Amino acid sequence: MFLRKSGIGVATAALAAFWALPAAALPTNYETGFQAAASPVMEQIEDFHRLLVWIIVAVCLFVLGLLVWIVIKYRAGANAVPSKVHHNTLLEVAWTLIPVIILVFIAVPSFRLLYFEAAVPKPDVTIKAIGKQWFWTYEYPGSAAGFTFDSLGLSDADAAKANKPRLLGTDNAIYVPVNKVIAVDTVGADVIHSWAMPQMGVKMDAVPGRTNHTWFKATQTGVFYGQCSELCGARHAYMPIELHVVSEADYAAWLADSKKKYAALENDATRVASK
Ligand SMILES: [Cu+2]
Repeated sequence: MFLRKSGIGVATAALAAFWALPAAALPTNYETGFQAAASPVMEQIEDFHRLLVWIIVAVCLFVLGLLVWIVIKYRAGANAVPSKVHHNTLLEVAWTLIPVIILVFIAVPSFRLLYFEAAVPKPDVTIKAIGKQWFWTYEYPGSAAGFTFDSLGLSDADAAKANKPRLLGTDNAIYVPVNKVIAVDTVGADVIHSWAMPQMGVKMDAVPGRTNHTWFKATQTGVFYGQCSELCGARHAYMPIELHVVSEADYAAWLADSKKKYAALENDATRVASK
């Protein structure tokens, strides 16, 4: 009885967490839903997800209802002599057509979303994210004078010192302006990595020898975190992404500072190699 009760309790809590719209910009313990959307793509992913959940709930309840009805009505005790009826054209057409209609109903918004994600609008800022074992290198070729820098995950001690979340904070964060289209070109320098930023609805493989394109438009300022999302070797879990979304003015200031700060790396071999 205790077990059953606690099971229901956990399920209720999970359901509550699932429907609640989290406001935090960080994953929280025991979170089961998405992190709060911060880009139009992620908002649409959430909407599509919600639509699918309702369809799944309806299908599950319908099938469960049928099962319960058959188990009770046609049990041996109440139905000693089973009927030998087979084939029912109307029923067979219906149980083929209805699932097809449901799938078409799902396919339309699914493809619309796929195209919305895939077609990169005219970018205001273009970033190149180069996945390496095991950190990210960024190029800001969109600025007048481009610069390159490495972004490494922090050790637990350094993260605590910098007041950054464990396994998510980096030594050099990337900065982008708010409400601007940011194009991200991803490429792998050694093996396949994946540049993923959940709250922006972005997950794009970084493949050696080819450049993939994705985009996001952050609708609010703040600090957002992502991780490499393609198993890329021993320290795959230690190459996080730290993204600061700031105002236009703050972005201009960061850009000016960074140009000086990372100037020494301008002729870095990695930059030449990635061209
Ligand atoms: Cu990786």
